[in-house]
Amino acid sequence: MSTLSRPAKSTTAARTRWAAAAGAVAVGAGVALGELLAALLSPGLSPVTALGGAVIDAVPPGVKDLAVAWFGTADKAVLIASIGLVTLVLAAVAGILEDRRPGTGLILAGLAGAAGLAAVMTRAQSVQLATLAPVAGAALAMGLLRLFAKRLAAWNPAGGKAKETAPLARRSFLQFLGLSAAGAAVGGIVTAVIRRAGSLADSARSALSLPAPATPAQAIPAGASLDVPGISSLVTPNPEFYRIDTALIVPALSPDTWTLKVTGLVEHPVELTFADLLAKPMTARHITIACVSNEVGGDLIGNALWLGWPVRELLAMAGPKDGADMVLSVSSDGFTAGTPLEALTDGRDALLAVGMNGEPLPLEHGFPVRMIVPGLYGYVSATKWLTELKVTRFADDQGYWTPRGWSARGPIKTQSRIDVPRQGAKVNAGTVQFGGVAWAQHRGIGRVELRVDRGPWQQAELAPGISKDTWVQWKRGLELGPGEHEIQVRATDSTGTPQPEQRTPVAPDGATGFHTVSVTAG
Ligand SMILES: Nc1nc2c(c(=O)[nH]1)N[C@H]1C(S)=C(S)[C@@H](COP(=O)(O)O)O[C@H]1N2
Ligand SMILES: [Mo]
Repeated sequence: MSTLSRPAKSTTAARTRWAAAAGAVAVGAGVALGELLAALLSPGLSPVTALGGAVIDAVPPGVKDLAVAWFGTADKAVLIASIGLVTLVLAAVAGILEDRRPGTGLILAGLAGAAGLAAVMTRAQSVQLATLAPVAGAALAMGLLRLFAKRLAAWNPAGGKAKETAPLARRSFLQFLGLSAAGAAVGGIVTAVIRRAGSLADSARSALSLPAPATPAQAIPAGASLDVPGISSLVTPNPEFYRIDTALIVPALSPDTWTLKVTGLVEHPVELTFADLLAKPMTARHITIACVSNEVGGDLIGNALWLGWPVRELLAMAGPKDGADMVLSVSSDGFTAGTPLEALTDGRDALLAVGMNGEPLPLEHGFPVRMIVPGLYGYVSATKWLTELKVTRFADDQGYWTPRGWSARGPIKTQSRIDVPRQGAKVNAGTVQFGGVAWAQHRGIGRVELRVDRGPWQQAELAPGISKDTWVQWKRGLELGPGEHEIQVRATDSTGTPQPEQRTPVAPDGATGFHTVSVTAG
């Protein structure tokens, strides 16, 4: 038996070739899985592109200039091909090593996976989900390497006589190799198709120029951004904007074929192309949107300048029938949100948004068109990749999350957050500067107060807000003696209603309670 699992001394050239092929297939399957997961989970950041980026960052500028001079615009393709070639050679070596000394090939594949992981983690756009791709890819490659090596040892090909010596073991090895190679190829093709759709939508987006708003944004009042280091920026940059959706693959819609249908309880069903929409008089508004799943003190909230056509104008064209009280907005991916008809027609700036902070909507934020409704949580209003508005009744229809334990209606609750100092911070005893944000969309914030160790509430300074639909910044210096202190914040909306102290979970209609941080003064 031992001669089967341990390579014979006279390892044949045939066996070496098959071991190399096994290494190539194992690593190829690992890379394919990693790239597929990346295409699904973190478009724009895959192990291979991250490694490429790391190589570009690492090579001296002189070499970069040389590469551009030699290869021109093909320099990136050459880089990727070189990475591919190096990977192939290493993969073959890993296969041979694993055949000769079980475990050594695994170490090599593990190191390559670690390099991919390090590259992904050190990229600027790094997101936590992106780390899954190199880890899963390396795990698959290592698993396959081991399984191939086991089957190859059982077969122990010895040149021309192989067929006669161990036909069953031979077939087992070759079948497994062929299946794995086919799996890797399918993975590669699926990845390419996903990437291609994404890049088509990307280029359509880049080619787009947004119309100027007929109704420009309100001016940002002087002093709306407080000078407190570490406070949330008043307007959230797109790359930092939180993203929440059920989409495994970010829908890549073409604005050329996109249409929006208004259906259901309407006098005149309407269908609008993207060109029709862009020709409408646009409104620009800063609006703060928030997720119902945002925990107290959480960061599933952001403020952007949205450009869009008011939903009420489209609904006026369609003419909702008597009895309608809800608009079910439908996404290309099947997600739906049920918004009270009233919130779309009462004059607030509910928009069919095409722009976010001066750019077309980013793909992951709903390109080409999404809804934005001031005052309502995203799950009942902010449908991305919007394709249909069905005018209906709460009695007849439900948004995606309603049968899943969330309330049918989702007005945003008054909330406040301490941005600085952070939970657990060490500060100098004396006057400590606190700063953060508070929101009560469409009602507006009236007051923000802080208290130390459950003492009396002390009023914070409120920066002037952009509008009642946006969050506001606040700051306050607090006297802290040496030791640990608990600081709490509480906002009151402009109607005079303070946010409730009682802690409630995010489900079914949004968390309540005071954001609390403890800091140690010394
Ligand atoms: N198509 C689609 N639109 C969606 C969702 C979704 O899952 N699918 N999630 C909603 C939820 S719960 C929120 S909080 C907001 C988040 O928008 P953002 O990702 O642009 O921040 O989008 C809303 N629109
Ligand atoms: Mo959400």
